[in-house]
Amino acid sequence: MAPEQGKLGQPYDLTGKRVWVAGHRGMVGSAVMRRLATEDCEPVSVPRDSLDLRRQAEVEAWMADVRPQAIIVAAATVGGIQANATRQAEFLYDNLAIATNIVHAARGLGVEKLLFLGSACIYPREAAQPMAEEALLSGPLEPTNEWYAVAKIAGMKLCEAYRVQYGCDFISAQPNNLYGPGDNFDLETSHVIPALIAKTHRAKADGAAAVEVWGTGKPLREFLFVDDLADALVFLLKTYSGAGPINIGTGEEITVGALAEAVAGVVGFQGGFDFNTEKPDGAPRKLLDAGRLKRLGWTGKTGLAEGLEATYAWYKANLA
Ligand code: GFB
Repeated sequence: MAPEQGKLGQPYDLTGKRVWVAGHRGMVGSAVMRRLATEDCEPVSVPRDSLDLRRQAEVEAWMADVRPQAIIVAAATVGGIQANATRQAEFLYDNLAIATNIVHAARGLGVEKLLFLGSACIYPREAAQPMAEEALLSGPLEPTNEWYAVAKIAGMKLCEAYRVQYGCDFISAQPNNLYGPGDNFDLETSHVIPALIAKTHRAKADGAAAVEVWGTGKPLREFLFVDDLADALVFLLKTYSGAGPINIGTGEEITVGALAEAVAGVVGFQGGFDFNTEKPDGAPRKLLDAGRLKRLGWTGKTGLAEGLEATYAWYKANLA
C-alpha cells in the first residue's frame, strides 16, 4: 500500500512542511522561493546540474532522500512562440518526462500535496473568450504551441488521474503569459515582453529609428506578473483541493502593438515600430476566465505598467 497522502478536499497547512520547488532557478521557481520565504515552512531545491528531472531513477532517488511533503512543479522546458514552434520534440519530451517522473514518485513517497503548473496554451485556439476551465479539450490547439500544450495537458491529467485512482491531493493551475524579474531575455527563445524590453533598450542605446515587432501587432494577450503568480500558487497550495484545474489571470488584455508602445514608454524610446509579418502571430486571443480563482478568494495586485517598470529595472540591473 502507498503511504498516506494529504486529505482530499481539505485546506493544507504549510507550517513546518518541507516544500520542494522543482525548477527553483527559473523565473517562476525563483518567485515561488521568494514567496515561500514569507511562510513558516522549509523550502527545498536542487540545482539542475545535480538532478536531471527527465531521468526517472535520479528523480526517484533524490526525492526518496529528501522526502518533500509538498511540491510545486515549476520546472519546465519553456520558450516563446519561435522556440515552441521549432523545438517540438524537446518541448513535448522534456515536459512529459518532468511531469510523469515527479508525479509518479510523489505518489510512491506519500507526498501530501502537489501543485502542477499548466499554461493558458492548453486551451483550443478558437475557444470562446474569456476561456473558462471547461474549455479544456473542446477543440484543436494553436499549432505554434501544440507540443508544449499536449505535455502540459498530460501533466494536468496525471494529477487528476492520481487523485481519482489513488486519492493523492494533487492539483493543477494554469497561468496566462508570465513576465517579470528573472525572465529569459534571449531574443530567439524569449516571450514577447522580455524580447521587446531587450530590443527597445538596444534601439534606444543605438539611436535606432524603429524596433522590430514580430507579427501584425494585432494579437491580444493577457500578462501576469510572476510574483503575483507565485502568490496565487501558494494560495492554491494551502486552500484548494479539487480535481479541476484553476485559471490564474488578471482579466486585462492588450494588443501586441499597444504592448510595444507601453514598453517604449517604460524604456524611454521615442522611435517607431517595424512589424515583421514573416514571423507568426500565434493565437489571436488568449484571455482566461479567472472567476473560479476569484471566488476562492484570490486576485492579483500588479498592473501591467508597474510590472513592466519592475521587469525593466531588473533587466538593467542584471543583464543590460
Ligand atoms: O510571448 P510569445 O512568444 O508567446 O508571443 P505566445 C506573443 C505575441 O507577441 C505573438 C508577438 O503574437 C508574437 O508574434 N511578438 C512580437 C513577439 N514581437 C515579439 C518578439 O520579439 N518575440 C516574441 N517571442 N514574440 C506562448 C507559447 O505563445 O505563450 C507558449 O508559445 C506559452 O506555449 C506562452 O504558452 C505563455 O503567447 O504566442
